[in-house]
Amino acid sequence: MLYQRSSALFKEAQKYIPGGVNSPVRAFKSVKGTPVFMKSAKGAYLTDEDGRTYVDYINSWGPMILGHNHPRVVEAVTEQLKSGFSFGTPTELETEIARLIADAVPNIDKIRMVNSGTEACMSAIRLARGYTSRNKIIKFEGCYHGHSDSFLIKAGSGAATFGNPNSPGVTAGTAQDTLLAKYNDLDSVRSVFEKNKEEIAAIILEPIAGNMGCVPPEKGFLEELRKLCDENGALLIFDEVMTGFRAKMGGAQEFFAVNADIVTYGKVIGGGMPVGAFGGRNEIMDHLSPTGSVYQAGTLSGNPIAMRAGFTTLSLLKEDPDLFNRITATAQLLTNELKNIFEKAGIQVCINQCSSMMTVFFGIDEVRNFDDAASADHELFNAYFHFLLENGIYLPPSGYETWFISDGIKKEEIEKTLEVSRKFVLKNKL
Ligand code: HOZ
Repeated sequence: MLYQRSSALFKEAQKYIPGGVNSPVRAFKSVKGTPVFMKSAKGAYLTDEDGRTYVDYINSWGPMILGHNHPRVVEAVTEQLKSGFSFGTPTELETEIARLIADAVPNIDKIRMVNSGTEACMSAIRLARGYTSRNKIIKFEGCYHGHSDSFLIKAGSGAATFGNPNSPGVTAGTAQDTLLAKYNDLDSVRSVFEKNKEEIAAIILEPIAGNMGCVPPEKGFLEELRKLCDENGALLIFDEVMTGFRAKMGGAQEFFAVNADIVTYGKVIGGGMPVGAFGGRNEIMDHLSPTGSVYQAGTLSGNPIAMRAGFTTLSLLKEDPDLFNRITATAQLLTNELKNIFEKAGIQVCINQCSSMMTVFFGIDEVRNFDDAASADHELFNAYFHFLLENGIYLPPSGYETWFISDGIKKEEIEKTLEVSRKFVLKNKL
């Protein structure tokens, strides 16, 4: 049996952890399988508890841009451990990483560290509400901004995968302040502004959506959102949990040349450690406590180990600006070659790719929003997922997620992925 130890571990985990996992997508429910328990990782590869290795296209859902266990990050974290790993006091390191981010990213003068992307987005909308003295926010169907109450309304990622885009437990009072629009549909945004004049504090979105699978913004979409926010006195929040320090050093703002008012970050800036952050111009960020009155706090925020891992990862990215082109080229190559394989076999497919993010949607020609993503052939994706897994390739276990390319993935790993995909097509005589 291929996954003997993983199966046993999952059985045991289910006794003590709801669903056996600490984050629902990991349970493999969407792909109707048993999760593979990982033991270690290096470069482009994951190794499971049964000793099998996989080319990793999740990369911890984005952050392992350099590949797993980069020696300089390992060395820096090991060194930091010797000096202590949680003080609950300010450290010089926090200023160093804040300076690095402020220097690299447009429109960020100040940045506040938190512990996850959920915390970052939850705090960003509180700040936007405090700054504008308005209550409502606009979010897009299929975008996922973590699991705080305001965002579990038509949410993507696991919420969409498991058919609970509106979670029980979110009160009607909270839900009524979250207004929905359709991704890549400006009329839907205009209509929300029209009906809620001077009530909207902010639009929040993933500038490259990654939680309904990868869905890039169409030309002019982000630019027009910027204009609509300016015309209506609302802030534009870019949730760059996935795109920050992945699309470009300056994130989606630099990639698309569109300015945001608040930017949120997650896992990437911790180099894989539990970190999130949100930043913006002084006039906005100074509304935060203790300078201003919008409250936000956390004992583990700015934790020295997490900051050391993040600072070293971001420094390595800064030293090697060509890395963003390399990983984008890898994603393009994989996209083009996979398209060839599927199209030659007569399989209808749409592969969305933007920077180093991509998703294969079967059974559909175009995916521009959540409805399109939902109409893709998820059964065929599941079959593809399992075939690749059995052959040493680890994709996200849901057709509503994004594949992330790391710099560890080279020609050899791409060739293996293509070869296994060809076998999949042949085996299923598609
Ligand atoms: N929300 C993450 C993907 N979009 C999944 C996180 C996890 O399961 O670790």
